[in-house]
Amino acid sequence: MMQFAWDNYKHYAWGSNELRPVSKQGHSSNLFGSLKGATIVDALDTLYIMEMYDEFEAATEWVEKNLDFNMNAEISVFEVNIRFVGGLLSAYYLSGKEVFRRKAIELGEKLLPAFKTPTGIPWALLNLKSGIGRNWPWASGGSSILAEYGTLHLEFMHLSRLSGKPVFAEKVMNIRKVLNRLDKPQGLYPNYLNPNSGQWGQHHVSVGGLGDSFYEYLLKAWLMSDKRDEEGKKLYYDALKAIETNLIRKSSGGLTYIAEWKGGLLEHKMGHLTCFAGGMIALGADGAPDDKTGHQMELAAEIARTCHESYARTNLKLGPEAFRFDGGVEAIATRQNEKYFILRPEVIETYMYMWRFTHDPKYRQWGWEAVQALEQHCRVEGGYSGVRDVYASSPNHDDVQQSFYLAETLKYLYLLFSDDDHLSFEHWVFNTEAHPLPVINHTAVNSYHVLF
Ligand code: DMJ
Repeated sequence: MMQFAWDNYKHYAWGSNELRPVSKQGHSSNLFGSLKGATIVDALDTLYIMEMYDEFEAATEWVEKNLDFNMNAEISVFEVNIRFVGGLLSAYYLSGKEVFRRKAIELGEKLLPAFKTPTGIPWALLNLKSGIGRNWPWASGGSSILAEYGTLHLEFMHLSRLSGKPVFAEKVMNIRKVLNRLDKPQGLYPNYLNPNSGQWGQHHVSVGGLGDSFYEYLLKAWLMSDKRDEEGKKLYYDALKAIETNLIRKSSGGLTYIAEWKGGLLEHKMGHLTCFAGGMIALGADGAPDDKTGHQMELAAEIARTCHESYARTNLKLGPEAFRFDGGVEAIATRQNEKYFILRPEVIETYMYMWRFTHDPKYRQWGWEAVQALEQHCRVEGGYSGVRDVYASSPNHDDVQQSFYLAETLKYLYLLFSDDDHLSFEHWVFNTEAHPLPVINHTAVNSYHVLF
């Protein structure tokens, strides 16, 4: 599958951010501005892990010769961090090639002006040339987004380690400081925070879009620090407790789901994005304070089951973007604009974590069902495409092969069917785009251990 996705990208869209597999041409979204080669950088480590070394060499050569950040381009700080910085860092740690270290640091430095706000909470969007930042015009009262400013930590800690410059670590540690000073409604973190006033925007809380990877990075910051970042640990388990109390519910049909919270009222909807939480909760279950009964692992398994149901209850056996638990339905999308599937990884990601922790064969079986559905409905002549309605009797393709399909979906599938010591959790932590970063142990950290 990786060979097919890659070969088609290379053939029809080489150097573009993504591939349009039906019309067989390049594609770019505004997330990357005029940056180029998102699929190449996102796929580097997957190629390496799958031992596709010729392809990895071609990708490396492209990075050496063409990956350029000196442009008048407005980019999403979050997307560029998780895909480009994360991708380059992983490629460096896996291959040892200096070019990736150099480019990661160069790009990290380009992102620093985003933090020039009164609070140090970064802007969502940044012009790489002028260093001028702003927020998404649609975000509540000019706010920055929790899942965006809260998903820089892992990469920035590694940038400090690799560059010898503490500035990266200082920027992300300051984000925690700002958050620590704020009151949290019911212990929850609203998705919107104003970078000028340092006050919350609308009280919307989500473990899916706009919130998701903030929680993931609290846990992984602790794990990546070789369990020395006690603050990260406490923030994660406290946040999870508040989520359990306020957001997690069981449907009358017995399916556990994570709802969204809007000013104290629940919306009984769960996003495909939220399905990553099964894997996250499983990953954290072992270190959980006061969890003698193994309750967190059970919760993770229930979320995995719910997300599997969201796939099983469709015609194409692929999951919708969001599914609901109200109006007489369970784990089914009811709105037309929530019925699409864009090759997202979260459900397979959770199967992979659950497989590693339980070795229950059902997770491989569920992963295999997803492979078959992808082959049957998403594979087209020129690559893999998302579909517009998973309840339709035949697929209507959206003509985009997302870069995260190669970075995450295919990598997690590969790891689901690999041995546990292939990128073991003991030594590696995956960033939110599935780019593995090494755990920083005490001896390796040297003088930077103070940053953790
Ligand atoms: C990816 O870019 C990352 O997984 C991110 O955390 C959420 N969205 C996409 C995949 O769905």
